[in-house]
Amino acid sequence: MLEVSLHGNPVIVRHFILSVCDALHIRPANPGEFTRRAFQNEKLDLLAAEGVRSIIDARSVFELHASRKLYDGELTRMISRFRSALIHLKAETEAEVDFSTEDLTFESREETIERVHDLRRRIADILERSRSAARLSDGMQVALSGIPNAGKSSLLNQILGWERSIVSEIEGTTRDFVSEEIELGGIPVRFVDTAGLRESEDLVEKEGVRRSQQQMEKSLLIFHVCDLNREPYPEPVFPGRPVWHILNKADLATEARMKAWKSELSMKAADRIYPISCKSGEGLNTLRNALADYLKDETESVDPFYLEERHRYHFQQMDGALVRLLELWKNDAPAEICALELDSALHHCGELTGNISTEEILGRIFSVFCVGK
Ligand SMILES: Nc1nc2c(ncn2[C@@H]2O[C@H](COP(=O)(O)OP(=O)(O)OP(=O)(O)O)[C@@H](O)[C@H]2O)c(=O)[nH]1
Ligand SMILES: [Mg+2]
Repeated sequence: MLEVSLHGNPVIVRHFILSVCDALHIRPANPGEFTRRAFQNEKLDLLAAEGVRSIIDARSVFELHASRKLYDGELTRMISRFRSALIHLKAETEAEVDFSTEDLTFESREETIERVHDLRRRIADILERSRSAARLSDGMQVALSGIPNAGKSSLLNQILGWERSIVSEIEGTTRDFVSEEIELGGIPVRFVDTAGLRESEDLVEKEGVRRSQQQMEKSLLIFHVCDLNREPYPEPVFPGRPVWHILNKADLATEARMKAWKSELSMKAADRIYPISCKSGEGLNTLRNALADYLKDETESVDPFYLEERHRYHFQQMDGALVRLLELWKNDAPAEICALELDSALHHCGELTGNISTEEILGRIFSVFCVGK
C-alpha cells in the first residue's frame, strides 16, 4: 500500500491519478468494488453488503440504527429461520410423495397449515416494520401554518438557527412553501414554512395556499402559529392531524389576551398549547424539547427495519407462494404440485441472501455504492 499526500486542488489530484494509472497499468476501483469482493469471497452476505450502503446513506442516528440491523445480520438470521421452516415443509411434502402408498402417519395437515400461517404472519410483520421505517424517515414532517403575519417564518428561522425564510411585516410574505430538515434528538425532521392561510384573489397567493394545504396533509404534526398581538380569531380548518397551537408574540401579549386565546382554541385530544416569542426567545426551548420527546415516542412505538425495494419484492413473492400452497392443500392437490410452490418460496429466500443471484442483479446492487467502498 502506498499513501500519497497532495495539494487539495482536485485538478492536481485527478491528473496524478491518471498519470499513476497510466504508468503502472492499474485502474481506479469501481463503485462498491471492495464490498463486492467481500461478498464474493464470502466475508459478507448480500444483505450485509446492502447494509454497508444504508449505513453510508443514513441521514440520522435513527436511520443508522435501523440500517445496522441489516449489517449485523438480524435479517439474515430471520431469513435462515424461514429457510429451515420451508425446507422442513418441503421434506415432509416429498416424504408424502415417496411414501404415499405406504401407511405412514405424517404430521397432521392442521399442524402444517398452522406452520404456514405462522410464516405468513412473520413475513407480514417484517413488511409492516419496514413500512413504519419508511414512513418515519420520509414522513417526519411538521408544517408551520396559520394566518399571514403570525410569525411562521420567524419560527422556522428560530428553529433552524439561521435566516432561511424571509420575514417581514407585510402580510403574504411567504408565498411558496419553504422547507428544511434538521436533526432533533437523533431523528431527522423536516419543517415546512407555508404561505399564510387567507382568502385571496391573487392567483399566485392562491396557489401558495393550495400547496400549503398539501404540505399539511403530508405532515405528522401541524404547528398552528397564532398571533397573540391580535384578538382571538377563528382558527383555520386543519386536516386530521394533531395540532400544536403556538401562541406567538408572547412579548406583546397581556395575561388577559393570553387567557382569551387559550379559551378560544378548540382542543382535540392530541392537541397542545405552547406560548412563545420569536423576538425574545421565550418558550422556544420548551417547544423544541417537547417536539424532540414527541418524535422519540413516535419512533420508539415501532421497531423499524429498513428493507430495500428488492427485499420487499422477494418477501411478497414468498408470501404469494405460501398463499397458493394453502389453496392447493385446501383442494387436496397432489403433493408434487404443492412442492413446486415451496420451491418457489425457497428460491426467493435464496435471492434475498444472495445464495442465488444473477450477475445482472449483483451489478445493479453494487453500482449504486460510492467509489472506494
Ligand atoms: N413582537 C414580535 N414580533 C414578531 C414575533 N414573531 C414575528 N414577529 C414579527 O411579525 C411579522 C411577521 O412575521 P413573519 O415571520 O414574516 O410572519 P409569517 O407568518 O411568516 O407571515 P406570512 O409569510 O406573510 O404568512 C414580522 O414583522 C416579524 O418581525 C414575536 O415573537 N414578537
Ligand atoms: Mg412567512
